[in-house]
Amino acid sequence: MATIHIVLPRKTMLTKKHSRRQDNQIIATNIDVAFIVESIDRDYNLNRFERYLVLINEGDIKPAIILNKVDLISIEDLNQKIKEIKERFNNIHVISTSTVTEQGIEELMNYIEKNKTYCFVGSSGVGKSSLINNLLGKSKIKTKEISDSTGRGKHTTTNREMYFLQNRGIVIDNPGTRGVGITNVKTSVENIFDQISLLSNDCKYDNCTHTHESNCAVLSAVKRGDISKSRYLSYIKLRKESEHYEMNDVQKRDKDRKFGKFIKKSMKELKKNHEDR
Ligand SMILES: Nc1nc2c(ncn2[C@@H]2O[C@H](COP(=O)(O)OP(=O)(O)OP(=O)(O)O)[C@@H](O)[C@H]2O)c(=O)[nH]1
Ligand SMILES: [Mg+2]
Ligand SMILES: [Zn+2]
Repeated sequence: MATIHIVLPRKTMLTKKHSRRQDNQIIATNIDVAFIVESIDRDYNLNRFERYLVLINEGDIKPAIILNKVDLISIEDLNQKIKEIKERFNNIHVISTSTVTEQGIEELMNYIEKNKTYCFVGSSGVGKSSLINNLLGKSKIKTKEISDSTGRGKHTTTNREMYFLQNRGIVIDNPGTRGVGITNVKTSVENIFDQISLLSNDCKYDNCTHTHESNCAVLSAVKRGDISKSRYLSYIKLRKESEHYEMNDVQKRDKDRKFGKFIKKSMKELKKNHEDR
């Protein structure tokens, strides 16, 4: 599997120039929400969402999902996809949009609160800059036509850029990631999901949950430090979110309690080891 490379700075520095003064005032802002943008046609891929979610979780940023280019599919297909997403990531907000018909743009605008910062991430060509243009109300950012040869958007955004919206929300456009989702078994194992699924071949039990079992290859790897504790925890957290909807209430309560204990214990250890990624 290819790996997603995105940088989500927890703090973004920007300088504001005072007209009458010489010095620049530095403003630091936190990124509050990351919009993971996928275009609904070719780009649509649940596993990719999951990978982004892991990274975003690690950054302590709230994720939301944007399905763009909904003008390209039927309403039935759209509803089916929204259903799939909600089933897999049941507590993540999903907004479907089209910058062509402007469907969902108002909903997106309303989701954005003043003085909060939102960054847009996703593959190249999914329409991140176009969406921001729509929010800005005029074409300010350069976007490109889909290239004929590859059928994919051209890589047009090259620098991270920040924009201030009229409702005083702050949005950040990111260059798109490329090649994400292309299966390449030979690629080095850098992704936590790939890493864990490879390791799990060596777990004693086929249905190992990698949380408490004896002879669990994943837990051993965490212990050895081959997988960092923080990445392991975000994997577990995310997996739990996707499993949650499948359980009944009693199962949920029971699992929540156990899970709460588990996280608490792990966090304690994590602090003790003073380890980072
Ligand atoms: N049909 C359709 N096309 C769209 C939509 N939004 C964007 N596009 C087109 O998709 C192409 C890529 O859009 P961009 O906004 O440049 O994509 P991006 O995500 O910013 O791409 P990078 O900057 O490379 O990361 C352009 O040709 C847009 O016109 C949409 O809602 N529907
Ligand atoms: Mg762009
Ligand atoms: Zn295991």
